[in-house]
Amino acid sequence: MPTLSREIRLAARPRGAPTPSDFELAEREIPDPGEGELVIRNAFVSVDPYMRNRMNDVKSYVPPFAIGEPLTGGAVGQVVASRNERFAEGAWVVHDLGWREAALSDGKGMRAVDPTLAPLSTTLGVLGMTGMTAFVGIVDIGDVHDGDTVFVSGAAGAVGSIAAQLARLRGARVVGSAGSAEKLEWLRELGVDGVFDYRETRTRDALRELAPEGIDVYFDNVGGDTLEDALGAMRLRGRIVACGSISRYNATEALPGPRNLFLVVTKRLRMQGFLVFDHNDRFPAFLAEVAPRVADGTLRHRETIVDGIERTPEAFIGMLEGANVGKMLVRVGPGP
Ligand code: NAP
Ligand code: FER
Repeated sequence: MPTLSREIRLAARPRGAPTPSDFELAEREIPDPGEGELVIRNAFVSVDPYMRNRMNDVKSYVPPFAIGEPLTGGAVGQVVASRNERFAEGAWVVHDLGWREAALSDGKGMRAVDPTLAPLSTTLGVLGMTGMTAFVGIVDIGDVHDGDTVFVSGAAGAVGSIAAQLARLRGARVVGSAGSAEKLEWLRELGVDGVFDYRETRTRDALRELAPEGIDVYFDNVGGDTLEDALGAMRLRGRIVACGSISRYNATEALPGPRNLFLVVTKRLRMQGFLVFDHNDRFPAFLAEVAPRVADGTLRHRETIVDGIERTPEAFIGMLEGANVGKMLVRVGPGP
């Protein structure tokens, strides 16, 4: 029997910060699966910063979202009908047909998950794409080790909170920035050694106080002025892990880069960008290290969960403005 599914479509390309009218809620009939196909009913859909970039009409590694089409993004759900030999009815799968209640798929790019190992939502957060980003950034790109001083911006977010803890677990001293008193309190609970609210204290001044000897690794989630100030605080031969630049995702024009970029030369810095999607070979190592620590509580995580597919735009807009602590998710259907 065909399934009715509500979905969020891109109504208009946002100019600057997205607003609710850039999105529309619509309904679609999902047909029964044909040969090789399956139908998924989603439990959680993810709202991620990179989706803002795909709303612009610029090509990157994937084409931009199309106006009038449902948005794609990370999601986890259950196979409710299947004519696909890899995924049987009842299986739980992580896939990229998010921002809708149900979807028809040919099974490509899907990954089965065991919902008895950890709460289902973690497959989109600490044990999914964002946790993996933190792992690759800290371990492979940043090469963080004992004795390093590490600065993480966006430290109370999905990636940042895990990056900060992974750095500490590797013996680093960690300074983290975030945008509210509640977030700073949580970071202190996580054991982050120095915290500051970037809305109240300029990063340059905070780093002078919290890392007077300078920083060895900067895990950059934010870009902009924060990057410029971090460059100024880098120690000789430090590493900058260029993970994201969220302070610029709503920009309507090209913005100047750090004015002190020449410090990369004089301090012999290494600045390396990365995209988590290029590092799938590291997923088993990531899970082997992080999953037991999530299970035994030595690595903590939080989720901010909004209910209802119709509230996905609100969750996304909120995430860009800092409404989330940890990973922002939308619950759109029943779990296991
Ligand atoms: P998140 O940190 O959970 O949520 C975004 C956070 O950004 C907000 O909660 C807000 O927290 C902060 N923020 C918004 N505007 C800001 C500004 N102007 N200055 C400073 N902070 C600002 O999101 P996430 O999924 O973990 O992503 C974090 C970063 O990692 C993003 O840059 C994202 O693009 C990047 N990322 C990269 C990859 C990759 O493969 N390279 C993969 C995933 C994510 P505050 O309250 O602290 O402002
Ligand atoms: C992100 C920001 C940007 C991200 C991916 C990108 C997976 C990729 C952008 C591009 O290729 O243009 O947070 O996360």
